[in-house]
Amino acid sequence: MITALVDITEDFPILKRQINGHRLTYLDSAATSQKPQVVIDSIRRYYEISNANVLRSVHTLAEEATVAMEEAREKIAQFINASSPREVIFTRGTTESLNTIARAWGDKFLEAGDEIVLSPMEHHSNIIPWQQLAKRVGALLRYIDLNRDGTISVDAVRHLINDRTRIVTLSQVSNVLGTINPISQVAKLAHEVGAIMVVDGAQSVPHQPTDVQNSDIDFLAFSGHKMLGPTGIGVLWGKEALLEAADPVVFGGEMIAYVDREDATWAELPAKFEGGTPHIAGAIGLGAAVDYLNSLGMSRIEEHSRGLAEEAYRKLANISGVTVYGPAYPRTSVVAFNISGIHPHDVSQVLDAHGIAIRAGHHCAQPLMHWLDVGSTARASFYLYNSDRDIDVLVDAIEATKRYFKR
Ligand code: C6P
Repeated sequence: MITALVDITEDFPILKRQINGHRLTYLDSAATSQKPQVVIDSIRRYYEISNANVLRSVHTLAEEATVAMEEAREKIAQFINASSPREVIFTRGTTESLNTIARAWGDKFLEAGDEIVLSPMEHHSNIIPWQQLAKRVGALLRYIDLNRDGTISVDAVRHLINDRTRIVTLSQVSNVLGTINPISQVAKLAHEVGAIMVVDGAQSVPHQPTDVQNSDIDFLAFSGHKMLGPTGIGVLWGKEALLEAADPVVFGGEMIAYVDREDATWAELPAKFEGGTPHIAGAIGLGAAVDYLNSLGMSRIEEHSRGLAEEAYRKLANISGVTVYGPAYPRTSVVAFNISGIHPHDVSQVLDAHGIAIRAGHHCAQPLMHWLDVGSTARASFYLYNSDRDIDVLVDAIEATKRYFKR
C-alpha cells in the first residue's frame, strides 16, 4: 500500500475540489505540481507585509525583501548541496536556465567542429538551445542511441564522446519515459575529454535528493513550479568557476559593476546573471517549497515517487490494449501510455469526466515520439500527494474509457 506523504486536504486546498462531480485525482504534476498552503501563504505574506524591490533601496521593506530572497537562495543552495549560494542563479525556469547556459557558456567556448552530445529523450528545452548554439558556432549535435526500453547505457555514451566533445547534456529523469539517467557516470566520461556536463533536472530535482557536488556535474537547470513552488521561478546552478568564466546574456539593471557611455563591467555572481527586477515573490515561494520538501525528506519522496510510478506501470501494462512506454524498473514519477485505437486527447477528455487530470500530447519531446513511433501519448504523473488509490481510480477509468469507445 502506498499512502500519500501528506494530509492532502489539509495542505493542498486545490485537492479538495470536485471536478465533474468527482473528487479531483491530480495526475499531472510533471506539467506542474500543486502548491501547499505554506507556499501560497509565503507569497501572500511577502506582498501583504514586505513588498519592495530588492538590492536597491535602503529602507526597511527593501531590506526585508532582500533578506527573504537571499534566504531562499541559501535554502536552495543547501537543497542541491551547492558549494555557495553565489552559484544559484534565479531564472524563470528550466527552459530559461538551459538557454542561458547555451548562450553564456556555449557561445563563448564552442567553435566550428565542436560536438554536443545529447539524447533523443530530451525535452525540447534541452534540444533547441543546443541546435541554435550549433548553428551559431558551426558545432555538431551527436545523439546517443537509446536501448529498446528507453534507457541509456553508459557504453553508448562512451562510444559517442571524443576529443571534439565540448558539452554533454542529459535530463536526469525523462518527462515521458520516467527513465532515471546515469548522470554521474556520464559526467565522468565528459570530464575525461574536457567536456562539461549539463543536467536538465526539471523532473528529477522535485523527486529525489540532489547533490551537485557528489554527482560532479557542471550545470543544473530546474523549475520551481514542478516542486511545489510558484510558476515563473527556476534555477540555473553552475560551478562557480564556470559561471565566472561565462558571459552574461541579459543586460540591464543590477547586473553591472560600473557603466559609462561606451561600456560596462559586470557585477559579482549571482547578480551578473540576474539583470532586471527578479521574481522576488517567486523566489520566496520556492524557498518555502524547499522547506516543505525538506520537512518530508527527499529520500522518502524518492521512494514514494518510484513506488507509484512502478506500480502504475505494472497495473497499466496489465490492461489489454494498453501500451506503456519506458522501462518497468527502475522508473520514477511518470507513466506514459496509449490505449489502442483511442487518441490520447480523447483519453484525457474521458478521464477528465471522471475527475482525473492527466496530460496528453507529445510532451514537448517530438524526437522521442519519433523514436517511439507514435504521434503522442497519454501520461499520468505522480507526486507526494498521490497514493495507490489514485492509480486504482486511473485503472478503473481507463477500463471505462475502453468501454465508452467500444460503444
Ligand atoms: N515539462 C511536462 O509536462 P519549464 O517549462 O521551463 O518549467 O520546464 C521545461 C522542461 C524541461 N525539461 C524537462 C525534462 C521537462 O519535463 C520540462 C517541462 C512539462 O512534461 C511541460 S512541457
